[in-house]
Amino acid sequence: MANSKYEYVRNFEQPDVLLPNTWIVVRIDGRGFHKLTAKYSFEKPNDRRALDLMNAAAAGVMKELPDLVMGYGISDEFSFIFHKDCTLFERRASKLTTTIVSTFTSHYVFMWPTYFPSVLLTPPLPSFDGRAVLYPSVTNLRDYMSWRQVDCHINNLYNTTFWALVQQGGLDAKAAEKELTGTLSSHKNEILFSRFKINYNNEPEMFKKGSVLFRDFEISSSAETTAPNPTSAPVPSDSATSPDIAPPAPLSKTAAEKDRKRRLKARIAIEHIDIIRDEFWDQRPWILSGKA
Ligand code: DGT
Ligand code: MG
Ligand code: MG
Ligand code: MG
Ligand code: MG
Repeated sequence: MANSKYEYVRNFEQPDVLLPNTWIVVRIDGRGFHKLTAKYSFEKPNDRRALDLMNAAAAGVMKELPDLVMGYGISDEFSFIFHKDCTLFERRASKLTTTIVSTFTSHYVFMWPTYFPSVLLTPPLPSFDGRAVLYPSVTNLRDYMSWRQVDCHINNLYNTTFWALVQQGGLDAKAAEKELTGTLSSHKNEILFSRFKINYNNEPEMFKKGSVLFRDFEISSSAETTAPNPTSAPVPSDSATSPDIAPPAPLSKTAAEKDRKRRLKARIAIEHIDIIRDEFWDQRPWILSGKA
């Protein structure tokens, strides 16, 4: 293309390349969902259709972006993890974030009629914001995921108790809020059980734990013996004894392409399980190793 005198304006574009060798988390969040959930009369505090729709949209994102190793969703938000070795879009923050946000939003709107067949979607349509955050170690990354899952638990216990007091206990919102001010988890569990015969432990796992998405390579709990790639590196550790700072040996072009195809073909698992303890990660070493 011929240079024009206008070409110089390109210099106004600022680079936003993310630091190499760091885990990238893109978190998206529904814009004004307080209003949107009221407009469409989502069930309170959890609407299964809405959460299934969020998960379906997130699975669509994971399918289209094989570089993603995991997703985690609660309420109107989803966190997507790119492996620290990811080089997609030269690691440009805005390109990664906006691609995820728009892909997710497209799927959300496209799949709406599947999950809300009798509810016509009208403007203002659902939209999402997004941000990219870097985590330099596996510990930091797992602490991030734990933070979101703890948030899910705290909010869900509060909301479940709040709405029981309102819907079944006949309290108005103000009274319910007052009743719950300063209460510990144990107290909320007690309110649920003694007044409403609700055992919080028996609430749906999706509501209590959120939704964890990952590529399912059908590795059982005996991960070591059935791993598809027995030469795969162990899960990176950032402990003092084994600093995880050496760059990985680059895959050959054909190996990288094979890897990508494998990832593209893999089923996206959607589970509602604990990601705070080691078990989840120990049983699925390919998620953080990046070797699948
Ligand atoms: P934002 O994110 O600053 O644009 O504003 P919001 O209104 O999206 O606020 P946020 O993201 O902090 O809170 C999420 C809202 O969505 C909150 O009002 C609860 C609502 N919400 C999420 N999931 C459900 C659901 O399953 N059922 C109902 N009824 N509401 C839900
Ligand atoms: Mg927000
Ligand atoms: Mg929101
Ligand atoms: Mg939110
Ligand atoms: Mg273009």
